[in-house]
Amino acid sequence: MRVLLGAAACLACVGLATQAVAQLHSGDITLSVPVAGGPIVTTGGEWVGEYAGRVFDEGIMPTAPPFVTSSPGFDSSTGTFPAGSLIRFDLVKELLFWDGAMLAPTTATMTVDYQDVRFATISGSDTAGAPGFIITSVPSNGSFHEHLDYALPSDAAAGLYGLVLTLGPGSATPAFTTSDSFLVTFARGSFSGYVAGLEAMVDAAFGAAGIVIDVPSGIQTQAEAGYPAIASAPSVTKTGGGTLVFDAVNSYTGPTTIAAGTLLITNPDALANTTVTVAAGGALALPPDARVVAGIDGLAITQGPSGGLVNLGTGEFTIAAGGISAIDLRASIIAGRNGGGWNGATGITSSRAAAAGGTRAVGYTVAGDGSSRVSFAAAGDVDLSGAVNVFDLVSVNASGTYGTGTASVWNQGDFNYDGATNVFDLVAVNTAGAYGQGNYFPTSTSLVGSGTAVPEPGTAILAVTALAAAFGCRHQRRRPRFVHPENSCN
Ligand SMILES: [Ca+2]
Ligand SMILES: [Ca+2]
Repeated sequence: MRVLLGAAACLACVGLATQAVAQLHSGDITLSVPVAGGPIVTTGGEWVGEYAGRVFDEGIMPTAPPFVTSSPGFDSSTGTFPAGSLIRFDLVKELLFWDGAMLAPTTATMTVDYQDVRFATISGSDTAGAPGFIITSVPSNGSFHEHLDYALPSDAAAGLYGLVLTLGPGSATPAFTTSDSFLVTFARGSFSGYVAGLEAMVDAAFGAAGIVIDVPSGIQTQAEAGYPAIASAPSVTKTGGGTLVFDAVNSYTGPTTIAAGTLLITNPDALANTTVTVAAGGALALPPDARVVAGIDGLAITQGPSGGLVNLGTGEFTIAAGGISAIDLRASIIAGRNGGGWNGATGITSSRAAAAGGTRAVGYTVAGDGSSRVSFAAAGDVDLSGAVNVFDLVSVNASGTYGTGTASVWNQGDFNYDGATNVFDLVAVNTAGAYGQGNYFPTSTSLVGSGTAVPEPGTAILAVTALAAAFGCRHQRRRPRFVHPENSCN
């Protein structure tokens, strides 16, 4: 009965987890014993590279309760096992869960059963796993082809669930031994980050334990926390409400998660090869008083009223191609901007901008290859060079957005994030007072806010006059009937 339920429901779940659905027809988990007396070997699934044949993402839960599926099953050629031998499974890790953004604890318990007569359960807190049971005996042809039913409770959150199992003999036999562990995942409902979730789950299932660095309070450098430099790690997780300072070159490539507290980056290459997830309540920060330009492989900020926070201080993150979308980057900055105070509780902001009384901001650019820069900035600094000058004006003018209402972003002159380039952006440039003043980035350590340039009134007027002239000429060329002789651009 449950088999039919699962199969029928899968017709309706196309599109919810399309990548998993696409693999439905790749079939069951294939079992063999290539070396007589050796371990059962699993093959199949579409996972390639390390752990190939040990990752099966064919499990798809129905769109509505009961959340039960009998896929994937187990199958083997005839003669694989001695007739009458017993096959059992065991669960060797806790129930894994990907919530769409990160591997997260789950309160759900998965039930595994065989024909409603034998049951095992596994929860998110069973870190040592849980015993399974003897499934059944091998029939006379030596082929073991059986399906277990996998069930989640009706209130199970949407996401990807993962079981880590082994399959082995249910009683002593010289014919075969227990398999390596393998991962079976079950997609429940609609969620994002499928591929990242599967990769994280594979790391959690098979990889060495990730590094967890806890700083409960106060501030510690990574050396003080026991990690002078991190060359390799399947994952790095910062926990605790305190601040951890990454001040060394770290070359690990596993993902970084800031689950709580602050991770402060003072070395440009501290995060160069990792994708950082900033969870709700966590913060990724650059110094407020010394400019650090740090490379980062990818950035994911948990959204929400009390989501994750990135504080650029006076620094910049350069994010590799594909590491964040232009839409997410801009939305995160707007959340951090919080109407202009640069004091948002979530998103990307700058404590230095917040302390600068409306004269500083966060700017960003997205290159043609999809890589991006996001930096502490002054309005007008199109290219985030640290100076607002004629080259910036030329870029804004070339964008052709001024006064047209055309959708616009920072490097086209939208410095106040209202999506257009117009007189309000000129006001922002004037307020920043950085035009023609040389480098406004801090060149040495100074206190937050103390280095803010205060424009000379005459300078400010000059700046806005120059801007208005540059932009106004373009505007007027498009509408020649409004050109007054004294304002001619020629
Ligand atoms: Ca510039
Ligand atoms: Ca604007």
